[in-house]
Amino acid sequence: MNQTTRLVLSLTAVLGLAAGCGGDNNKNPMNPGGGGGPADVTVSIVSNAMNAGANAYSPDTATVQVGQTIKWTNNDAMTHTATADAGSFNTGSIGGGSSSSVITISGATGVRAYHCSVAGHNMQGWVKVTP
Ligand SMILES: [Cu+2]
Repeated sequence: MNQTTRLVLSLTAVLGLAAGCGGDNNKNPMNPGGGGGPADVTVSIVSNAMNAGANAYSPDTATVQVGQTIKWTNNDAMTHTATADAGSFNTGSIGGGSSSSVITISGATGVRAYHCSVAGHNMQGWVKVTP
């Protein structure tokens, strides 16, 4: 499987997951709502994410190309964040049932680990950045 095929498959998986969780409420460009409009990839924060560790974000590893965008949708009742361990991105607080702004993933290729910055939350995810 070549790299493009792999990316298409992973994006398809992400989009299918988003649809399974109730879909993207911000698909209408005339009514972007509070979520900041569409993104290349959407990551779900799962229900009861606080203690979910490496399963708190779905997919646990989101794959994007340099310059593509990610939006985190919080499907839990509690507020969470997606905060890069090394500081390259930070959604800030995402209330329960809300979405983050659209975050552009720039810089080098590689894997960026991220976490939720709310005290006491055990939540870990990864963004894999491809050329
Ligand atoms: Cu959290």
